[in-house]
Amino acid sequence: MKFLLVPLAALAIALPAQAQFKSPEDAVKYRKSAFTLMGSHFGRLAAMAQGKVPFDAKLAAENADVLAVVVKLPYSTFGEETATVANSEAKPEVWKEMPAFKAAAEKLQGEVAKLQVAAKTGDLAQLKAAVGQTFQSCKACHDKFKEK
Ligand code: ASC
Repeated sequence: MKFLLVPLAALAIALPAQAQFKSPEDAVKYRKSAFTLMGSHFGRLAAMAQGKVPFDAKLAAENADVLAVVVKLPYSTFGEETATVANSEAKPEVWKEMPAFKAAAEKLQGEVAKLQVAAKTGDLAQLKAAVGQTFQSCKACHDKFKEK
């Protein structure tokens, strides 16, 4: 039995945040939840970057750490079977242009990794710059792949 554990562990590492769902509707619910969390934690960082709330370096670092985890969650859930689920805001372009969609997701994940580093510096200027880059990455993907 033990020999099976090694390949399974390798699979878990190769597919971070790969989750199992009972139905396509459940997969959509899961990814919408993940996007809600992303918006919430990024929103707190954006508010600090824009001076809408006071800059708090510790809070910024905490939010960036959470964001860095949740940004890994939604993108493995866009299987073909979820393309026609009602109340999904994903455009058909997600499936028609899957390589571009994946590239956009990876771009965002890269920006969030940089944002996480910037937030740890405690330097508001660095946070602002990284929030700006991350925002552009969110927006680029929404413009192309998300219903308004
Ligand atoms: C945010 C947020 C988003 C993006 C998006 C960019 O702050 O919650 O979903 O930026 O508005 O277009």
